[in-house]
Amino acid sequence: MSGPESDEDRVRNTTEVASRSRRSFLARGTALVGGGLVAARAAEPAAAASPAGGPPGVPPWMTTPGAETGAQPYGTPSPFEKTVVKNIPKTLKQYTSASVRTPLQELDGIITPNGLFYERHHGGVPAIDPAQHRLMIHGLVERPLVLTMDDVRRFPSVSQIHFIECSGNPDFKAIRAGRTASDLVGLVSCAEWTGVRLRTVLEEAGLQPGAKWVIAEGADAAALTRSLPIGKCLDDALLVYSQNGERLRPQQGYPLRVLLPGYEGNMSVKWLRRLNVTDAPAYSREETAKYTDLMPDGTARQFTFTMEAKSVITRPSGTQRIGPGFNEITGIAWSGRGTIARVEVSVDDGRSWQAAQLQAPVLDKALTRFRLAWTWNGEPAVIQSRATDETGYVQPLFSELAGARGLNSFYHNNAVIPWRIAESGEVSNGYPKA
Ligand SMILES: Nc1nc2c(c(=O)[nH]1)N[C@H]1C(S)=C(S)[C@@H](COP(=O)(O)O)O[C@H]1N2
Ligand SMILES: [Mo]
Repeated sequence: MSGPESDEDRVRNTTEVASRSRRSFLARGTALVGGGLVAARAAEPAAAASPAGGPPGVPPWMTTPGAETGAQPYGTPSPFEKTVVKNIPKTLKQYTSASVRTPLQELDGIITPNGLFYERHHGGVPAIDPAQHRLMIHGLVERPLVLTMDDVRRFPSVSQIHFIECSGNPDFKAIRAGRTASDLVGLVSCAEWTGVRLRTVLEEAGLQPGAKWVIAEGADAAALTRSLPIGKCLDDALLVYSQNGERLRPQQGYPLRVLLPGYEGNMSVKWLRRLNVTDAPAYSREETAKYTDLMPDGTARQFTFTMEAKSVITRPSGTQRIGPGFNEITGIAWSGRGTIARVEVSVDDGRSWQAAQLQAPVLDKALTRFRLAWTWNGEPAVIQSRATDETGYVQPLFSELAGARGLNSFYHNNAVIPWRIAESGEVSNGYPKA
């Protein structure tokens, strides 16, 4: 046959080439039977698994019109997703150290939905009427100010994507107890924040010479107070009123919070009511009794602001179950010092490491999604990830971290998190049981 190929031929040829070159992601791969390798069997998911209404049949929800448009003035997830909720401990101590975690292992991408953002409160969640709320700026300033929320929203605005992470995520002792990725590191979330640069507001008030610290106070029953170094305040600190496009959730500090990108979450004071510009830190409870790190020699590190580079594999992760064959390994990485430069994944208990693919966008002080294609051969394995940030800092193994910091510390544990995969495919916390 001569002449140009018909369109039909071209389609057929392309399809043939594609099916020859593409390996099957759904095949269960090679099964080990009696020690011998059995050839891969192609999966037959469609026909066998299709319920009565599945294609090519017609499901009940196609035979009658669906729910009315606008029936839900504020949308909620599908009722079939009702297990995807915040991770709330059974013994939650309200008003002392209450925290609930983001279900990291259930989420994709880098943005935490507002309803699943982690919560950490020292005195409950205040119900603040924005019309009654005021922000006072005083101390070492030329023009003390008391701003309404309308005033705050008149300043030039910016939107930026950043993570917030509690510095006790997890504390040094909790690493062996956690079962899921959320149990271990669910006190980190990431959102697109909108607000005004703290610098813009401080310049409106006019800083006096000698201004070195800004003491931020929350309008909650804890009156949570933190000293913010002036350098950070004039750099990338924000006063935010929106989270992923809508106003802050009450749990995140409605109507106004500070956001110090990359610094320990405790400094991002919620329900912000006061900024007192001073020449010295306040040495508040959160800077003395709490949020310091006891070192092996008995001294304590204080003002340990930056959250160092960290990563965790969220799938497969603790309490999930995988089957042999193709499995995508995916997770999140982040650094308080800037962007993530590299994430390496080991699937052989740390003997070798390979570069994971970073999903764009890779943003400054934001979660970064990573992925690695993996074929599990069905043998027990330990998988883990290790992040390197733009400064060259490499996420340590727990043994390395403990070597440098001892075991008395509570905060700032950014160690590598291993997941153990049993022969059954069950995934569990890979830290040795101690
Ligand atoms: N006013 C006030 N701000 C606060 C807190 C608080 O209890 N009160 N908790 C802090 C702590 S310890 C953390 S980790 C973050 C948690 O922010 P999130 O609840 O929005 O995740 O807020 C910080 N800001
Ligand atoms: Mo925190």
